[in-house]
This record gives sequence, structure tokens and C-alpha cells, in this order.
Amino acid sequence: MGVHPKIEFHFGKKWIKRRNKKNMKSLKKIAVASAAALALLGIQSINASAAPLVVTVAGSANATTSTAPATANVPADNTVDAADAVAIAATADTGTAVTFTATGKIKLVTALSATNAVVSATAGSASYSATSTGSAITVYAFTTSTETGSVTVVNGSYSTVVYVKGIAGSVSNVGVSVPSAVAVGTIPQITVSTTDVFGNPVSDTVTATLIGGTWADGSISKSIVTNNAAAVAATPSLVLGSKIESLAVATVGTVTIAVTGAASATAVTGLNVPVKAVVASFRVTDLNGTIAQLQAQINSLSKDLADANSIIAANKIVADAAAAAKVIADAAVIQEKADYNKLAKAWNKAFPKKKVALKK
Ligand SMILES: [Ca+2]
Repeated sequence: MGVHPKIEFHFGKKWIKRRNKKNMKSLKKIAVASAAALALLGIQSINASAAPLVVTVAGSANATTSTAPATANVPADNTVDAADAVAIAATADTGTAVTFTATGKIKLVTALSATNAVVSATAGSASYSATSTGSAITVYAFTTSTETGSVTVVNGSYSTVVYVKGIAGSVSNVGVSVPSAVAVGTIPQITVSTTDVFGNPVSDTVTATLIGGTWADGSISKSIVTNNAAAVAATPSLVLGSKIESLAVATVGTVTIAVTGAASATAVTGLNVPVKAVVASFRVTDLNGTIAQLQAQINSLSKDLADANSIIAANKIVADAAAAAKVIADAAVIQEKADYNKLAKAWNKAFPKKKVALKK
């Protein structure tokens, strides 16, 4: 610095202040220059640090929507194989977190079923996350339902939604529902249904037989085909895998319906046993006849009540008369005593030596 140590010591405080001021000016110049440089390079450097998340669905770019989801069979054999799952692969920057979150009834597994590592229909979870090592992270989305669900893949500020839907398995169950009560003279309707092993509706043919009634066409046993997708598309009020059938006009009694089907269904270990036959019944009652019967009972009971009231009233009159008679009799006795005692007192006064006792 060329300043004599003694002088520097002497002017120490002032010199330090001056030197700091100079340094601050230099720092400011550097900061302005750096900001300008960063402004020029900034956009490129940010993009270079975070590559967009790349997600493929079954090997292709994700083009799924809620109305056009990726599909996979439901695992009706209780193993989640390639045909029962949608492979979702996500490639992201090394060292960054990738999360998969499922909605609806979609479940995620990281491996498909193998002979020595079975992945069953109950496997999986709704979310999975991993840190990227630079190569694709693959999860398999599957579902036991035919409802559409989704899997959202998130990496930093990037995210992609993959829609997934299950395709129902073959028929495994038959069902029937009947009215709770039917009036004579009306037309009863019953509903038969067919579902896969997970309860998803599927179209199939059942045989329905009546005992104590007939179908509208006069038959007792008939084949019924439950609604398929085409029928539902043509008539949206129809229900997939279900069919409503009418009986002939009902007469008083009990109607039983036996439904059989799903003949080819076989039991799968770990899943619900097929339901190949169901029985239901309902009663047909004559409501007008019942009302008339009840009215007759009401009339009879009303007469009994009136008779009973008459007897009670008559008994009360007798009781009241008896009570009145007792009051009169008691009064007579009292009067009689009073009259006697009056005479006795007069006698005792007239003949003190021949006194008689008074009545109490
Ligand atoms: Ca399978």
C-alpha cells in the first residue's frame, strides 16, 4: 500500500472506511455484470437442468382419456399377467423422484405374476414412488372392476394422467330379484342378472323356471339373455348384464323362481365360488279381499265392544241402587235408635227406679 506503518496506524479507522467503500463499489460492479450474464444464459440453463417427464403406456405415448382409457382384463384367474395389466413407464432425470398415484379401483404393482412369485388379484397398492436412475421406471396398473380409474405420474413440475379400465371376465354368477309384495290381478316383474367372478356385469343366457306362476307368454320355463353392451348403447335405460321379465297376471298364492346359468364357470382358488343357481319367491295377495275381511273383523269387534259397554252400564245401575238402599237403611236404623233413646230418656225420668239402658 506504500503507507508507513505508523501513519497507517495513525489514520487506521479512516483508511479502513475508505478501503471498504472502494471494495463495495467493485462488488457492485461484479454483481451487475453477473446478473446480466445470468439473464442472457438463464432460460437455457433452467431447461437443461430438468428434462420433461416421458411417460409411455404399453410402450406407446400416453393418449388415454377418461372416455378412451387403456384397457386390461380383470385378473379372473387370480394372477396379474401381461394381459391383466397396463404397463406405465416413466423416464425422468437421474436422482429425481417419480410418483404414481392411482384413483378409483386401480392398483399398482411393480412386477407381473410369475410361477415362483404369484401376483394375485388382491395385490398392489394405490401409490408407488421411486427415485430415477436414468432408465424408465415401470409400474403395472390393474383392476378387478370395469369402472374407469386413473394413474397420475408426477416428476417435479411435470405430470401425466393415464386412464385405465378393466374388461370383465366370463360369467361366473347368476342372480335374481323379485318384488317384495304383489297384488292379485297385477303383472309381476322380476330381474335376472349375470356377473363375472368380481361381480362385474356381463351378458349371458340363463334359464328361469317358475313354480306357482307362468311367464307372460304362458310358459313355465324360459331362456333369458341379459343385456349386452350393444343393447345398452341402443337403449341407455337398460342395465348391462341384467334383464327384466314380466309374468302372467298374478293370482293369489306364492310364486317361486329358480334361475340357473354360468354352467362353464369353474372355481378359482382365492376368488369367490361361482353361483350357478339362485331361488327367490314372492307372495301374491288379494288386497281388496283382505280389506273386506278386516272390515268384517272391525264390525264384529265394534259390536262386542258395544255389548260389553251395555253390560257395564247395567251393572252400574244395579250397584248404584244397592248403594242407595244401604244409605236409606242406615238412615232408618239411626232414626230408630234416636226415637228409642228419646222414649227411654223420658221413661227413665218418669221412673228412675225402673231405668232402661240407652242404645248406642
Ligand atoms: Ca391372469
